[in-house]
Parts: sequence; structure tokens; C-alpha cells
Amino acid sequence: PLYHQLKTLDANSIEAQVRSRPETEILLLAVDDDPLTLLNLTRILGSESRQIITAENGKQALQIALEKRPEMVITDWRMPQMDGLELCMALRQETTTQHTYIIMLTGAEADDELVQAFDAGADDYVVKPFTPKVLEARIRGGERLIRYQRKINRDREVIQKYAVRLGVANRKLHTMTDALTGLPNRRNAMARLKDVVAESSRYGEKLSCIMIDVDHFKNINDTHGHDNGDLVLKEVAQIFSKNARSYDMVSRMGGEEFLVISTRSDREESLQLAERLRAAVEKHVMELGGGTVAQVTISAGVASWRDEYANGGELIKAADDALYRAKKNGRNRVET
Ligand code: GH3
Ligand code: MG
Ligand code: MG
Ligand code: MG
Repeated sequence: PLYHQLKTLDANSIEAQVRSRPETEILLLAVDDDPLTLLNLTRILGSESRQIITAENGKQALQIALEKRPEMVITDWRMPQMDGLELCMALRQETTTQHTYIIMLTGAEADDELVQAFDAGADDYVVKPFTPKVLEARIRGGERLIRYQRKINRDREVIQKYAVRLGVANRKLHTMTDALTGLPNRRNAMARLKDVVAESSRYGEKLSCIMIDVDHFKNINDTHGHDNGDLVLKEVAQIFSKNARSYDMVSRMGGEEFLVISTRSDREESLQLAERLRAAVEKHVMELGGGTVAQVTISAGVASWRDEYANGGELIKAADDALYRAKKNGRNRVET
């Protein structure tokens, strides 16, 4: 599911990153105890797209393989110290080399030997004495697999990177959003307020706050249950969002309290907005579970930025005081 999400989310940039990576050469380890065969192998296999390193027996090969991690190993079978079969098995056992592509050079093409080689972990075999053309062809087959494996690894790396970014973004979103209403939460609103207050005091931009509280919300919970109370909060949040303008930030401060941070609005404009919100809530019929309906009202307090204010907290405090007056003066009203 995550993979799908990523695909739809950012398929283009994933593809672009994968494509932009240069294909580098393939590291190939040739192993044979016969120096002449080894020399031959390096000559035959020499290519711009490959780098070839050599070893004289299985033991040395294993050591080199663990250190240099070649993507392909071509190994002789019979060698002193450690033969090709043992090398195969050893490579398959180490996590760093377990996916190495291994070609065994075998003697006579005896069925039992072939089975033995594949059982030991060989991916392919070439019968000695080998025809250069055939050896080259089989190596190309192996290289196709190696390049495919590389692509898969790159894709996975990119996807993992995006998964991490997505996770970070999700967590950030999570900490900035109120879970019930989907609105920015208090922390988010306070960060925003700090920013816009800085702008207002520097450039004299208009800025107002509307503090809103649902009236007698405790009664709604008591009458219709807590779940229906939640529904009401969600509906109210939607009414606010729908009626606010693009440069108003509607947030949930907690409980049944909401804050609208209104840039480009003076007191008069914000009073109008608050009144619009109040009227919209008043006329809206909330449909609750079980076919019941409820009607709620809100009270709101409006305050606008003034140079005497030292910070956003004082602006909020002024809006809070106005809200208190709205409650005292009978609720379902706006004060400033
Ligand atoms: P007032 O008109 O003076 O604001 O009265 P009120 O009943 O709205 O105010 P009060 O502060 O007494 O009650 C607020 C209630 O809101 C109490 C609390 O249980 C409830 N409440 C707070 N958060 C939530 C919530 O997330 N969901 C629900 N359903 N209720 C909540
Ligand atoms: Mg040999
Ligand atoms: Mg309250
Ligand atoms: Mg209330």
C-alpha cells in the first residue's frame, strides 16, 4: 500500500531519479589456479563496461570477494586449498556475497557434476575448454540480471527515501492538525499568529482575531451524547471553513473554542466576518445520529491588532475579553 501511495504521489520524480543515475561498470572476479587460463579469461572478458580482478584459488577468491564485492564470479572447479564448489557454497553463506552471480567452469559435461555445481549455488556453467564466444554470451546473460538487480536496489533506495520524507511530512501534519475537525490546532495557530503579528508590527498590515465559543455546549453533550457533541463540533468547523476567506486561518483552540486569524482585515471587516459565521451557525440545522436534529449558536469576540500590543498574546486576550462580554450579554452574539 505504501508503495502504491508513493507511486501515485510522486511517480515522476522517482522515475527521474532512477533514470539520472549513471550505469557504472560491473566488477567481475575470475578464479583459476592455472595462470594461463586466468590470463586468457582476462583477455577474453576485457570490456569497457567491466572491471576484472583475479584470484588463484578459492580461498584467495573468497577473501577478495568479501572485500571487493564483485557482482560476478567466474571460477574454475578444481583448485588447491579451496575448490570451486566450496567457494560457491562459502559465497552463498555470506550476506555480503550471497547474491553474487556465479559461473562455474566445469570439466566434461557430466550431468552429475552440473547438478552438483547448481546445488552448490552456481547460477550458470561453462564447459572447459571454453569457446570465448559462448563464455562471453553467458556473461552477458549474467550481466543482464546484475543490472536488473541494481535497478531494483536503486528503486528501493529511492522509495525508502520517499517513505522517510512522507513519514516526516505526515508526522508534522499530525502534530499541526486537530484530529477531530481536521483544522489547524492551537500550536499551529499560535505559530501562525506569531508570524502575522511580526508582519503587522513591521509593515502595518491589517490583522484581526475572532475568538469563538459554542454556546451551552455542555447541554448538547448532556442532551445528545458526547459523540453527537463531536459531530456538532465537526459541522461547526465546516461552517467556519466554508464562510471564511482564503486569508483567514480557522483553527480549533481546544474543546468548543475556535480562533480565526484574519489577515488583511480591520475591526469592521472582522466584525462582519464574525457576524456572518454567527448567522450561518444559527440558521444551520445539525443532523445528528438517530434522526435527531439540533440547533446551536456561537458567541464571538473580535479584536484587531494595535501598535500598543506587545505580542500576539495580547491580541488574543483582547478577543477573549470581547468573547466574555458576548457571553455575558446573552450569547449568540458578537462583541468587540
Ligand atoms: P458557554 O455558553 O458558557 O460556553 O457554556 P458551555 O456549556 O459551552 O461551556 P462549558 O465550558 O461549561 O462546557 C464546555 C463543554 O465542552 C464541556 C466539555 O465536556 C465539552 N467538550 C470539550 N471538548 C469536547 C470535545 O472534543 N467533544 C465533545 N463532545 N465535548 C467536548
Ligand atoms: Mg584447475
Ligand atoms: Mg468554552
Ligand atoms: Mg461554550
